[in-house]
Amino acid sequence: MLLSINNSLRNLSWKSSRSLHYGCKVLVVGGGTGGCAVAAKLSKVLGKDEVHILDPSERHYYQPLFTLIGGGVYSLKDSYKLQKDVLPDNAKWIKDRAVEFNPKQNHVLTAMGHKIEYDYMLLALGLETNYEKIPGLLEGLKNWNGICSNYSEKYVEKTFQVLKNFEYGNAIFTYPNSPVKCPGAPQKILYLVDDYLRKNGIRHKAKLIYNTSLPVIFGVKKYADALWKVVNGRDIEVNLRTNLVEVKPDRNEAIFENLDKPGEMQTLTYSMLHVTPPMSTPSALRNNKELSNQAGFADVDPGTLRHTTFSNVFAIGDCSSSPNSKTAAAAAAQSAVVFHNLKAVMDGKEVKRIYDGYASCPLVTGYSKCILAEFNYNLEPLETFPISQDRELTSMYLMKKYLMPSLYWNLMVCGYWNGPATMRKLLHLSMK
Ligand code: FAD
Ligand code: UQ1
Repeated sequence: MLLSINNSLRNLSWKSSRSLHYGCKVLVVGGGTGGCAVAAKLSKVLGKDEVHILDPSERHYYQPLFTLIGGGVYSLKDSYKLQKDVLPDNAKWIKDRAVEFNPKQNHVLTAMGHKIEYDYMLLALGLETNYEKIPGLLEGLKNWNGICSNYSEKYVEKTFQVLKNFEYGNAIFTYPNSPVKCPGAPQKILYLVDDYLRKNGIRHKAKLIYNTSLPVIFGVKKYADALWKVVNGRDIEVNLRTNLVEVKPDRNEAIFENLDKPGEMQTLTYSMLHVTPPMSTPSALRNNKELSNQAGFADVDPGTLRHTTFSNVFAIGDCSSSPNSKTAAAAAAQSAVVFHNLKAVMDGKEVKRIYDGYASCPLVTGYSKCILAEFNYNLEPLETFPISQDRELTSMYLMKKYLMPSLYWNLMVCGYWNGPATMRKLLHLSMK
């Protein structure tokens, strides 16, 4: 009885002029992949409305589908559900955006002027795309043919339009000079385009170029070796340390800087330009120096995912400083760690769960081929299946195309998918 009165008081919202005042046990900021998964787990054990989720988005996108939308395999409507149908029933959704964090006072201010007080907070704001940082890019995406980007729901469907209209010339694919979500995705679309042009008999009329700011094609040697074989076998030019700095869409020109020789520029003309834009954490987090590190990421312990200064704060997913590859698969593995450690803090127990940096990236290399990269913090392969996964396999493509979306909507956002660690142990045990 007393407990339920307490709960009601805690969640009481009152009006002072137009702004509301909320209070909750756990505030989850960002109801995307990671936030939703942990909110689902927590709200099951904490009960009705003890978890508040702050997120302004009407739609919840399954972003990994964007690669296949760009390739014309799915359409945009296949990639999202309404946020109200995805977030857990037991949690309270505040449809608003965090604009100011005050971790010392345990509260957050929102764009609409509301104040949310919390006992514990999970930062799950993801990464935002900064198309405006490249002069000419936004104008090109909005108004000109030939320029596309799988990284936004606004432009992802344009990719396949550009591809269908391609006749001849340079098809250029970029990787920016910033952290990105799914570091494999900038080159997945390159391979789909290659395959599409071959299937349509016009590959010989195209020059495919992958210009990446990185010094490597992929961060894990085993898969990098496999990808070099793919690009060399398919006549794809790869330029490392080459960063897109400007687009002149009226002249079909893209300007690149050699990052090893700053100031050295090269202008390339294109018939197709697929841009992966620079990315950053959202400004409310990035500009808060109590919560974020120099690079703007929520400053957490890479093992426990608990904030290094504020013991009642955790982070998950793309906005976290944990130095893993930013993928939904990583967020899945992190979700169990965050849940158990947060629960331990609430119960006054020791924080024990440790995240090993697991991330995976299904490197789609064609319309029926995929190399499933899986690895840990040390960039060592951590493969689920008891075969060497550095091969282009149809089974992995089918998993990406059919199994993953269903796993995401039916298990992950409901709090029932913690990544494939258990599956990996069972499969490897059964092979011994
Ligand atoms: P998100 O899911 O992006 O959620 C962030 C949430 O925070 C959003 O709902 C947003 O509205 C909210 N938010 C932002 N700012 C605020 C604010 N100020 N206040 C409140 N809420 C806020 N991963 C894979 O595992 N496999 C793949 O094959 C794969 N392919 C990908 C392909 C593409 C083209 C892209 C774009 C991504 C891909 N990913 C893939 C990556 C994956 O989608 C992300 O890593 C994952 O969604 C990260 O989850 P998150 O919770 O950190 O962020
Ligand atoms: C995964 O767990 C996951 O999160 C839901 C993805 O995002 C869509 C993935 O792409 C992959 C590959 C995994 C890992 C899952 C298995 C079964 C290997």
